[in-house]
Amino acid sequence: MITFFSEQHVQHAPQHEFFRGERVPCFESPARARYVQQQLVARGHVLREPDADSLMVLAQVHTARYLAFLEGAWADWLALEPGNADHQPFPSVWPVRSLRADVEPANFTARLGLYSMDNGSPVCAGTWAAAKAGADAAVSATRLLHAGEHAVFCATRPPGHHAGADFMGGYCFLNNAAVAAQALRAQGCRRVAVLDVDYHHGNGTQSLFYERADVLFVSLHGDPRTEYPFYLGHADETGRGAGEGFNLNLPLPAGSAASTWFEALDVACARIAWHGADALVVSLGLDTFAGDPISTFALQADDFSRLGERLGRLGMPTVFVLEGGYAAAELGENAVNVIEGFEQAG
Ligand code: SP5
Ligand code: ZN
Repeated sequence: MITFFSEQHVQHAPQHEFFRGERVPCFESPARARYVQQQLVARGHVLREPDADSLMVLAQVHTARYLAFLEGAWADWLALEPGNADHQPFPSVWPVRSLRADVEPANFTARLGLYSMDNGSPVCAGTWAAAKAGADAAVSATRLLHAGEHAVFCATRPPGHHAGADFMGGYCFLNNAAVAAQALRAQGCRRVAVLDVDYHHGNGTQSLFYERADVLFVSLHGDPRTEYPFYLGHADETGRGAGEGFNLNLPLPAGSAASTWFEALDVACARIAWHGADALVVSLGLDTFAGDPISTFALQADDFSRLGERLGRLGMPTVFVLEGGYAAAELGENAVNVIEGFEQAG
């Protein structure tokens, strides 16, 4: 399968995230993409550099002030104090209920909090460059679909599905899956479906399309009562206004067996087939793997082939976008199993 991959991903390499009040190494690391790249090459897949500029589509997905903040964040951080080059900024204050989010403060850390849903999405010098290359890959993939390619894989990081119109979160900065869906609509697809199989609910993608009937969002994920992102992803979230009925959440209890997960996948696929979409975007998180260090589902390597086969049987033009998956050494095998399972079904 043609795959978009950019070396720019290595520029996003923050040092730490927080866990139980302590700084720990980032789970979302450059090694992840390296393992995926190696496995793609070893198994004969073609890697291409992204060749589209996503700026126009990004402006339809994210707010202008969020994009401006993200692009300039590192320069603003350094402007505070040159010594900041060796330090990671972290938000420390957020505009929760009763506080104002409409006025952008001048203070850097206050702006970082305004544009963040958590303190778990560290920004570093190359975050914008890496994230932008991922969005460019998403748009590049949709162009190939428009030109008749059946399926394309974006082997990109950082991931995107927790990022909303005006916030980062959950290691995500630009919502690549939403960028792909929006680009497909602009290219003439009347209906698009987004299937999110990451362990964590894709709160950013859901919120971006919640009031729209043209983009169906379907997600399988750990129940937000106990799992990140906690504040979205419940079964009663079905869409609003024109989007009513075009959002389907299938939360599963933490620790669910693979058989339970595949039953939910069948429900998801049935809903997608009924939508009658012209194209499918898959938010391909691989943190459903039994060996994932931060998740509790139980899929094994060959289950990822089965996932690919099930999606291939939908028979839809498909863009795969890499999301989470933190068992880095197994990430390549699991990702390429999905890709090849899909190809074998087609
Ligand atoms: C894209 C994606 O998969 N983002 C996930 C973000 C999860 N952020 C919260 C991480 C919490 C880590 N908890 C570790 C529990 C170990 N038992
Ligand atoms: Zn995840």
